[in-house]
Amino acid sequence: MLKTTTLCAVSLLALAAGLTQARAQETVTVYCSILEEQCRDGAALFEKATGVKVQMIRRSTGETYAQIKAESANPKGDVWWGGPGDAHLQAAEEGLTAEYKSPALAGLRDWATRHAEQSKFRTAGTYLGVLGFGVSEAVLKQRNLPEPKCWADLLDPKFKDEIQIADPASSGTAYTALATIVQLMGEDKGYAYLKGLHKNISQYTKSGIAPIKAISIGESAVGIGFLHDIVTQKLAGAPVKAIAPCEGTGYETGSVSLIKGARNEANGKKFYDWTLGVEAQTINMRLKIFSIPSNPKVVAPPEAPDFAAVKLIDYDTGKYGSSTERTRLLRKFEAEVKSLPR
Ligand code: S7P
Repeated sequence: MLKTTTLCAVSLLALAAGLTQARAQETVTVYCSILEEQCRDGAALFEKATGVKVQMIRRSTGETYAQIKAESANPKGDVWWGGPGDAHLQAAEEGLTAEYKSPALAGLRDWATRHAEQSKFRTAGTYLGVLGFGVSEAVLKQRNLPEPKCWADLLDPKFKDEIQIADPASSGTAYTALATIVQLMGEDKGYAYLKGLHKNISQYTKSGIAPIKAISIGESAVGIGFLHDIVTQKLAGAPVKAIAPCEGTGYETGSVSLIKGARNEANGKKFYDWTLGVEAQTINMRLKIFSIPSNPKVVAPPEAPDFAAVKLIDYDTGKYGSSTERTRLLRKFEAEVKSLPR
């Protein structure tokens, strides 16, 4: 009798272990640094296409990098989807992400495969986005403010408390802005500019999209962010205008990386491949988020911002995505800019 009970208990335990394993094989944990709505659509579509259950966690780019680093001894995420490439490159250099040569790489635009090569195949490019700023036309009119056209215009004391930008430590968008200013003006003049700009900042938000949402609801006159995100708000009816600064500007290489030591590595790779394909990259077109897709089979419509007309710098992701440089610039920003009184 005792023997039979023990045998039953053992079989039940084995069955439970088997079920747990089977379930573990059918999930993937995605750290998502694009916008909430893109992450949500991505999870639903991937689940439908593969049957793999997605656990999606949305956090800003710098925050996700910090989380992956903090969890490196016991990784909890499988894939990191989206967000500007600098932090992905830093994670790659620090061995936080795994080498993976996705079969989908061969079909991508050159800049996306170059990005993968640069990281020794620890990340890949999924989209390009051009940095700039947006204005609320309603707020400018209401407060009788001139329309800024250049980075330099944002230093005008008339814009005191009228500008929002995210914190570059948490946000990939704001780090793109920091690195852009340093590349455009040189480090000394760049930090002097950021100190001047600081006087006009009403708040440093956690996420890069927050300043754009703020201008679209008339909460701020100017928001620094990606041009395509401003166009999305405009197409949704907000009285905003996207401005490509006259001096020139930088851009992001939106990225995807496989987390080293991923618990669900096979499903992580499946998700990674999927992000480089047509279904995943069409999500943006449906949501009218017109960054430039890395898959050439996905074509942006005519309402998309005309990036060819923008004066772009030759953004040095190798340098600004290196561990020493990104860490140094962020510390310097915290110590010499953000801590200043306004
Ligand atoms: O795809 C839209 C987009 O804006 O989402 C990403 C996101 O804003 C980055 O967030 P944080 O700045 O909060 O890190 C961008 O990479 C992308 O252009």
